[in-house]
Amino acid sequence: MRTKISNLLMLFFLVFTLAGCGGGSNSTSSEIIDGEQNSDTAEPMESENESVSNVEEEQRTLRISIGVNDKHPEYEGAMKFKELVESKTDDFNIEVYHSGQIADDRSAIEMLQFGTLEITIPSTSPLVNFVREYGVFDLPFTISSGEVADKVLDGPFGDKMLELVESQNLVGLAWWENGFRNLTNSVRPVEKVEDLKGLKIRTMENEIHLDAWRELGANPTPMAFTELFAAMQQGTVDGQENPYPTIELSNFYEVQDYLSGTGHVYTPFIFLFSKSVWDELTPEQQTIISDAAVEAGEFNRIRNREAAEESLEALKGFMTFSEISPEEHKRFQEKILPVIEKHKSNIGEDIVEEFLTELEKYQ
Ligand code: KDG
Repeated sequence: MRTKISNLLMLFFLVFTLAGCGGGSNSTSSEIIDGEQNSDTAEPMESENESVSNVEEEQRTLRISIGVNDKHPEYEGAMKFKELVESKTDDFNIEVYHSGQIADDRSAIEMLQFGTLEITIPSTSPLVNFVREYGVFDLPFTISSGEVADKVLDGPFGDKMLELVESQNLVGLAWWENGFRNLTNSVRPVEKVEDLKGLKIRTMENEIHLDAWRELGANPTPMAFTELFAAMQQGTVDGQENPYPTIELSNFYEVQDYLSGTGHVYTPFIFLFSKSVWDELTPEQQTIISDAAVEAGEFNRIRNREAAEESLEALKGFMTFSEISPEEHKRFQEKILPVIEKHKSNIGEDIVEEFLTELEKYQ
């Protein structure tokens, strides 16, 4: 049995040895030693911290605001953008704020105009309140597929539309995808136009959407996305319309029973940058950011289309799904023709003509 004396001797021996190796508390210092830094080379540590803090000091934080949550393909795209930019330069620290933490779409656009927020990626529909030509994307039943959307948005028409936002102190950098919108509600299955009668439907803050649902017999109300779930939960509205990924990944099936495959309009997301912040960046920095916005946009579109299929299958398990027949789709289209005619002049006859001509090339 080891005696106290021997223990004491042992203890004394141990302390002495450790001290000999350059200080007990430096147990981590073993790392320092292992690492390139040991006590007599403390300098690098300090300068390393200095260099790290210098980088952080010089780094500019770019905040991205989106309305959907961190399960959505738009959030995945935003994280891809962060990864791409931060892999190419130390100049920026990208922070992603989902679920409207900073602001809803419309307020976020206004913050970009004042330079109090750097980036937002909203649906194009709220942007119509700032650039009326964007109403072309709200004309129902125009774009027939994601592939056609790509051709139109990645072509000269898409470039022209991106340039148009500069008049509003915004920089349009890329097209991402929200997708084809479908109706949900908590009152009854909707399989034909007449089933819409009197349904209180939430729409985005957009006159064309309001007029279209009114023309179809529903009772639409405009509302920010951030208020939508609570409004459905409290019965303030009976229903809403969004792409399948948003419906599933925002858990709308918890407060909605019926899903109809209306596919009534394709909504792009637009990657917007604050012009006042943009003008402070170097051309090299601008190139890194715009290239990353385009590349992350391509990633987002692919992910969004995969998610649209996965989400529809999942939603069929939670909700009563109604397919809309081609004949009924035709009736929907005919019913809202007056709305398209009415808004052609608001949007601008020329740009509407250009858009429809561009579509005809591909569908
Ligand atoms: O992040 C985008 C959302 O804020 C919003 O655009 C989603 O489509 C949408 C809606 O219905 O408001």
